[in-house]
Amino acid sequence: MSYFPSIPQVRYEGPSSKNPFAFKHYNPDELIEGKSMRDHLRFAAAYWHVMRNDLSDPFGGGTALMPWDDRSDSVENAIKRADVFFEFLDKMDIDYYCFHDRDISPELNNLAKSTAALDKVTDHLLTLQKAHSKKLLWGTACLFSHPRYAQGAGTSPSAEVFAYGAAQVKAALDATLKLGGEGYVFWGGREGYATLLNTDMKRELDHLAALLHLAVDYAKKIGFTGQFYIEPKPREPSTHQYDSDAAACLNFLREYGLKDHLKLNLETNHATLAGHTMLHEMTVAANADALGSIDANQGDELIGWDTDQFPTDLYLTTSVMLKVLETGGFTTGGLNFDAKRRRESHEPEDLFHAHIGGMDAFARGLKAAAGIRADGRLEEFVTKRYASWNEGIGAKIESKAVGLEEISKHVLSQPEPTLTSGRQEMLENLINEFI
Ligand code: XLS
Ligand code: NI
Ligand code: NI
Repeated sequence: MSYFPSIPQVRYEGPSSKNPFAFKHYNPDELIEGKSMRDHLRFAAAYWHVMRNDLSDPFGGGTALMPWDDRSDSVENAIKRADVFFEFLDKMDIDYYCFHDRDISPELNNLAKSTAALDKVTDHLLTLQKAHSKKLLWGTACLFSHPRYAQGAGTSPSAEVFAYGAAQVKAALDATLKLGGEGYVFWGGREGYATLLNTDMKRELDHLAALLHLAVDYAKKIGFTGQFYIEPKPREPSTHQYDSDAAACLNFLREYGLKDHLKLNLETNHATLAGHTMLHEMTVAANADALGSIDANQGDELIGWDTDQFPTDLYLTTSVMLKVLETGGFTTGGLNFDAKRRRESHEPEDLFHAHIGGMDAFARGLKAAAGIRADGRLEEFVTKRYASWNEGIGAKIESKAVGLEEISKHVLSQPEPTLTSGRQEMLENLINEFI
C-alpha cells in the first residue's frame, strides 16, 4: 500500500531535467574529493516536520493534508505514521532521520503509559529501519511542548518537573540506543527565562548541567556510545535561552566539565536569530573541535522568528560545505532538514519538492566548495594574510618568547607598520566564480 501513489521514486536526472520529482544536482554516488555525495552530506529528515507539522501558525490552525493520520493519540496511528514516513524516506533516497520521543509516539500524560507506547512504536521503527536500510541520526526528548515544562525542564524551578524531564530523557536514551542512534540532542526551548525578576539563573544553570551529566552517566551505563549534542538558539519560545549561541554553549560546557561529552548541533535559523551568520557559528564550534551536526534550514530576513524554511540559498550552502570540508567532514553528524513547508504548501507532494530543493542546494554548495578548495586561491590568500606571524617578531610573540619590553624595543627599531588590503570584494567575486 502506498501513501504517496502519485509520487515517483526521486532520482538524479542532471541539471537539464525539467522533472520536478528529480534531483538536478544531488547525485548520491558521484565522488567529490574522493567521497560520495551521499557520504559527504548525510541527509536526514526530521520526523516532527515531515509527519507532525500541520503548518499551523500563531494566527491560524493547520493546513497540511495528512490523509493517513486520524489525529488520535493511539499507538496504531503512530505506527501508521511511521509507515508513511519510511515510504517518504525511500522515495526521497534519504538515509537518516531524527525524532523527538513525542513526535514518534503519543504523550499520554502518564510517564509509564507514554513510555510503554514509545516502546511499541520503537519496536516498529526498528523493523522499518532494517527493512528499508535507514538509520537514526539522532534522537531527543521533547521537554518543551507539554504544559508541565512551561517553566523549563532542566531549569524548572520545580524539582519534580526536573525529575520528570530526567525520566523522559532516560526513556528517550533507551529508545535511541535501541534504534542504533548515532547521536542524541539537547535543545532547550524552555531552558531560559521570561523575566529575571523570578529567576535564580545560577541555580538553573547548575541544574541544566546536572541533567546533562546525568544523561552522560546513564549513557555510559547502558552502553550508548553515540555523540551527545547541544543545540544553540537564543530565544523563541522563551525570552532568553541559556544555550543562546555557539560561544555561550561552549562556555557553559567548559564551566561544567561537559566539553568532552557534547558537541554542537548548529541550526542556520538559530544562528540568524542570535545575530550571527551560520559560518560564524560553525567557525566558533570548529575552533573548539565541537562542530557536530547541522540542522539545515534558513530564515526569512523579513520575519523575526524561526521560520525554519528549506535551504535554497546557494551562498549559504556553499559556506556551510566549505566549513564542513575544511573540518574533514561529518563523523556522527549530518544535515538534518529541520525545516517546514510554508503554510500555503499544504499538499503531501510539497514535502517532496521541499526536500528535493534542500538536497539539490546542498549538492551545489558541496560542488562549489570543493571547487573553491581545488582552486586554492582563497586559502592561499588567507595564509598569506597572516604570513608576518611565521617569522621575526610575529613568531616570537606566538611562541611566547618575548615580553612587552622586547616588543617595545622591536617597534622602536622599525618604521610605521604598513597594511595590505583585505580584498573583501575580490574574494566575494572569487566565490561567485564557483556558484
Ligand atoms: C527548534 C529546534 C528543535 C530541535 C530539536 O527550534 O530546532 O527542532 O532541533 O529539539
Ligand atoms: Ni533544530
Ligand atoms: Ni529551529
